Amino acid sequence: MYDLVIANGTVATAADVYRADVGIKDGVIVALGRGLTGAAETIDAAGRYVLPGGIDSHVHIAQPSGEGIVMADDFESGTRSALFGGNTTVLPFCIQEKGEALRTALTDYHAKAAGNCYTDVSFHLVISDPSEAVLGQELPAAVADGYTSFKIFMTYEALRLNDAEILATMDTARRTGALVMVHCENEDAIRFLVDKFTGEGHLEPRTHATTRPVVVEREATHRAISLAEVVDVPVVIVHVSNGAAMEEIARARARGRPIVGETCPQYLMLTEDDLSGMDWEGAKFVCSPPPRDKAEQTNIWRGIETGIFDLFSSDHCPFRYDDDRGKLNPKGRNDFRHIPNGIPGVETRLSILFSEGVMKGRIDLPRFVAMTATNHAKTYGLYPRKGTIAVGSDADIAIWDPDAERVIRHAELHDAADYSPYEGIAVRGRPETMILRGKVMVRDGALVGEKGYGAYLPRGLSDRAKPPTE
Ligand code: DUC
Ligand code: ZN
Ligand code: ZN
Repeated sequence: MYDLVIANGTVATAADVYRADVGIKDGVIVALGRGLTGAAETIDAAGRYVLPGGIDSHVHIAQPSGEGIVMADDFESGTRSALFGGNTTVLPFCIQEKGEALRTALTDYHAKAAGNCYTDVSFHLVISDPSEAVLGQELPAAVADGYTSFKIFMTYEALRLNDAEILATMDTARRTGALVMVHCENEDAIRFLVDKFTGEGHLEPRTHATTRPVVVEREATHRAISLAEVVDVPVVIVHVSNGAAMEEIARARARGRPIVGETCPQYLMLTEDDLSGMDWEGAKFVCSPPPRDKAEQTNIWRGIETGIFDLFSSDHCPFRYDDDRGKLNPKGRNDFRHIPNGIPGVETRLSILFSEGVMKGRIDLPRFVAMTATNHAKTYGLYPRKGTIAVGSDADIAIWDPDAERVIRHAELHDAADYSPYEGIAVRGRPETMILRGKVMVRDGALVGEKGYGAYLPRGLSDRAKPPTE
C-alpha cells in the first residue's frame, strides 16, 4: 500500500511536534498516523526527528562572477552539498547580464542544471538591466512562466539599479505579483569609503568590512523599504546583518508594510575580526554585507527569536580560497577590491541553527522548521507542495539525529570549495537520512540517490505578493 513508511519518529512542522508514522506513495505523503503497515520499505526513526526537507531560498550556484573568477560549485556539487546539509530544495539566482534577454539567461541556466541536481531547484532572476522591453514584456512573461521572484542590487557597479530603476522594477512586480528581493547597501557611500581607505594604503581583506559599515546597509534598507512603500509592493530584505537594519524592518511593519526579513549563519557565527586572518586568510570571510561584531550577533539572535526574521538562508556563494580563479586570484591576493564576495555555507546552515538555536534553547523546533523550510515555501510560491509534512505534500523529508555530535570540517563536506568559514565549530544534531519526493537520497550519511533525480520547479505567486485585482 505504501512505498515507504517512516515509523516511530517525532514529526515536527512549523506548527506542531508529535509522534507519528509517515506513509509515502508515489513521492507524496499520503498518511500520518500510528502503526502504519503494509509498506515496501520501512525506516525506523525511533529517537529521531522527522522534519520537512530544508529549503534554502538564497544560494548561488554556477553563477558568472567576473573575468577570471569561477564559482566553486556547479549544480552537481552545490545540490549534493545542500542535500547532505538537510535540504531538499534550493533556489539559486539566474543573473541577467546587462543587455541580455531574460529568456537567454534562463535558457543558459537551465542547461547548467538539467540532469545534474540532487535536490529540487527553482530559480530567482536577478534584474540588472531594467529596460522597457524587460519590464514591459520579458519580466511579465517570465513571471507567468513560474519565475515569480527576482533580486535587485543597490550595490556593485555592474548590477546596481538607481532609485528610478528600482521604482520601475518594483512597479512591474506590483503588476505581475512577483516578489522583489533587495540587496541593501549604498554603492556611492561604499565608493567614497573605498577611495578614502585605499588612498591611505589599506588594501587588506579587513578593509572590505571597514568600507561597508552598518550605516550603508541601514540607509539602503530604509530606502528600499521606502521605495517599496511608494509603489505599494511587499519586499524581501535579504541577508540582514545588523540591528539597525532590523529596526527599519520593524518600524515598517509597525506601519503595516509587508516586509520579509532574511538573515544568514555568517551574521551569527562570524565577525569582522575574521577578515583580519594572517597571510590573507581573511579573504575566506569576505562577503557582503560583511560579518559585524559580537553585539550585532546578539541583535541578530534577537531578530530570530522575536520574529523579525522570517527566513534563515545560507547565501551560499562559494569561491575556492587557494585558487587562481578564486579568492587568491592574481589581483585579489594583493587588493581586497578584487576578492570575490561570498562564502560557502549551504551544507552547514541547518546544523548551525539546529545546534545553536534549538539545542541551546533559543528557538523551538517549529520555529526552526518555519525559518528553514515552511516560510521559504510560502514566501516563494511552493507551499503546500513543499515545506511541510502534510498529507498531499511532496515527501521531502530530513531525518535528524538530535544527539549526534561533530565538529565542522571542510574535509567532510560535499561542496567543491576548499574551505569552510565554519571550520572547527562543534555542532549537535545531524541530518542523517534524506528523502526527496519519496526516494531515499542519503541513507545514514551515505549517498544512495542519483544525480538528476532533483527536478526543476516552476513556482506560483508568493503568499506575500498578490497582483491587483482590477
Ligand atoms: N550578495 C549576495 O547575496 N551573495 C553574495 C554576494 C552578495 O553581494
Ligand atoms: Zn546580495
Ligand atoms: Zn546571495
